[in-house]
Amino acid sequence: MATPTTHNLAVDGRRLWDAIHETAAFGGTPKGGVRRLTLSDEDRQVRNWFRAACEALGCAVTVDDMGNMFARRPGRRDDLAPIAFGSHLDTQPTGGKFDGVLGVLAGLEVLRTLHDAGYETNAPLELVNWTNEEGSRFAPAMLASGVFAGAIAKETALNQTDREGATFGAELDRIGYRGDEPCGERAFSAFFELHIEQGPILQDEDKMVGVVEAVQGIRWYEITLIGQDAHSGATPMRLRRDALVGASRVVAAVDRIGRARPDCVGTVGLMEVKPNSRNVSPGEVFLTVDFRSPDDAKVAAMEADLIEAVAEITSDLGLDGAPVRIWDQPATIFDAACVAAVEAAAEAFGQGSRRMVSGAGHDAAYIARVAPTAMIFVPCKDGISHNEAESSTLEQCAAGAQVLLDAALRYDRK
Ligand code: HGY
Ligand code: MN
Ligand code: MN
Ligand code: MN
Repeated sequence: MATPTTHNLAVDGRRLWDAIHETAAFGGTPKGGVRRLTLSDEDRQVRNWFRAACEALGCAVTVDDMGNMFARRPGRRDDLAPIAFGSHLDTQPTGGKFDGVLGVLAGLEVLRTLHDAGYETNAPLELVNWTNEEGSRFAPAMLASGVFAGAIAKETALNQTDREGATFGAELDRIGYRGDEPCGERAFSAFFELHIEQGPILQDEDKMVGVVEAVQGIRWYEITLIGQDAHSGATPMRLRRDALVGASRVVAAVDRIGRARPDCVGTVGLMEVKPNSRNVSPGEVFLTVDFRSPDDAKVAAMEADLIEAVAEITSDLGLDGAPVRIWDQPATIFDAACVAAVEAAAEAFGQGSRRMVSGAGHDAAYIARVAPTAMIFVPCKDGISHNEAESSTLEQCAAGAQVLLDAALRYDRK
């Protein structure tokens, strides 16, 4: 039986719901989704909104040189490393209103609830917005939390370019969010991330809270297949070196490899065909591969299968090209004491919970390298995410914020 909460604080679900819908306007799409790519003008708008909302509570907001934002609420023992919580405000190109945003705005709701009650914590609190969690515009994902955790070199990150050739550092300057503080020079006593599950398990089992104890491993690859541009009418099939035919076989191979072992997934999400003309057999295709599994050995086995499959395809079709691995985030196991605080808070909340592994990647997976960390999931409708139809409910968002509040306060008393 969970220890009941020792505070009588309750978050304001309606205020959280209104904040989610107010910020969804920054990059809102006609279909009800959000397009707020990292370091875009829309990202600048939501960052400015977030800074003002935190400063209105008396929080000091600082920005590091990767654009990560930290809103600090003092505690009785300001000498202690803060208990931190947060997530990300950037979205996929056709993202939803909740992925990442819920974790940041629920953290804001926690600060608002404590502020209204004049509740003083023992340790300071810090609410975090991590830059470029999605990795859609600048690869890889979780770029700035990866630099913070020492897993990605800052110069490498700052020099990453998007598909239009803009660099991360230049875009950070353009929106005015390259701070002075060197990224990674800040310590946390713990970090909690609330996030929608982005899968169907909690809804299927009619449980309100996911107690996340691990995040599956991820590897990303880029493949550029080179053949020869050729006339679609005058070039006999036997003389072609068609990079798109090759790419289509790679897509089928990635799907086969993703299905070949249990608890694995494989995805080709991005493809660019050159010259992309109706009557040219394409001579060049760029594509990406995303492999994931809770078992790192299976991710490595999928990589070996991919290398072999691409070699066969290029040899058969007379193409050049091979997979280049651009990202490797091993599976992450969260801190037992943080997971226990989440589980106790979920049980005290009393609407069902279950331990689970995250299918999606999260900033928490990197922060777990430098601080005790755990995650909280709440359901999203039919598990749909990275989709403009992504949705959740006021009740589910409020539940997540309440469990986040309680887990942080339990950890504060630890
Ligand atoms: O890729 C991911 O899992 C995260 O949503 N960026
Ligand atoms: Mn996310
Ligand atoms: Mn996402
Ligand atoms: Mn995430």
